[in-house]
Amino acid sequence: MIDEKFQGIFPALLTPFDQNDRINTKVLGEITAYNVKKGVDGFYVGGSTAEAFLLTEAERLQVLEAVRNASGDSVRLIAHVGCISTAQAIRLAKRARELGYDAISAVAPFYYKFSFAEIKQYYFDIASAVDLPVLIYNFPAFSGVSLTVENIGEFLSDDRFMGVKHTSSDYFAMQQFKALYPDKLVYNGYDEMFMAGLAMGADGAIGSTFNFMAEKFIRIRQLFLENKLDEAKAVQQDANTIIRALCKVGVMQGEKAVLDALGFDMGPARAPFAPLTAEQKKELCATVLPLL
Ligand code: MN9
Repeated sequence: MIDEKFQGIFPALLTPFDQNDRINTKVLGEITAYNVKKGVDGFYVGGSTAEAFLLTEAERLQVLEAVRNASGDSVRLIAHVGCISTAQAIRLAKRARELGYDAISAVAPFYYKFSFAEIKQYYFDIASAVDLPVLIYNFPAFSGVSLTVENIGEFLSDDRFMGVKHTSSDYFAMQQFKALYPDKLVYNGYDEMFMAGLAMGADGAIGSTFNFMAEKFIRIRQLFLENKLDEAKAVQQDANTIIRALCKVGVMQGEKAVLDALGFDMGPARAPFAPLTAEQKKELCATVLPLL
């Protein structure tokens, strides 16, 4: 049986930084509470959008703690613990368990060209180390690790793995996950293709743009489930006009600038990401704000 409590819309939370480049846990708590109020189903914490690979291990823990403290008990929390080191991923996973997270997720170990046997061992080592369901994070464009449907099937056929977050435009693969493993969860990863994901069987979505426009994706899903496809398409269209503007300046930097304009002091993304210019922010907000 599919675990219904994990279905729906999950913002992949951003990490705000203060003027001294420290994590701003206060603002992180604020964007968490803001999204709980909008009716999101849960959060994906400490992933790519959170700049996980630009944070120290202590900072990644700080992020997990801050969101846990601010989220309350009505939403599901998925902790991203992926690292290129198995031992480090296990340390984060154990801490997520202690903090009361509902599930863990991990990107495949990257940079070194690990064999599939090694990648498989990494996932099973993490899954065996903590008593929490594991969500595979499939993001070939960023990780450089391409896993086949058969590879991912080796995880989905095991009870410890709850599903896959599929950040890829291979919607044939997404449909195959659902067809072969109907009891497992499939999350859409590219927000701009959410409707395509729903059509191919996604149970929900994890996305970075949900930090500030979760309501659009809650709406798209609701309209899709009511079979009001034209209306759903219109909302996806607005979201995509926004995403196009974000892509032009850098997605995370752009999302932070939008949240700044909405009153959340996000700070810039961490170097080597470059800060946006005043001109870029102005142009971005001129496109985005009227569509919110
Ligand atoms: O998790 C996100 N990926 C990253 C998924 O940010 C790296 C997406 O939400 C994209 O940011 C978004 C824009 O391309 O779809």
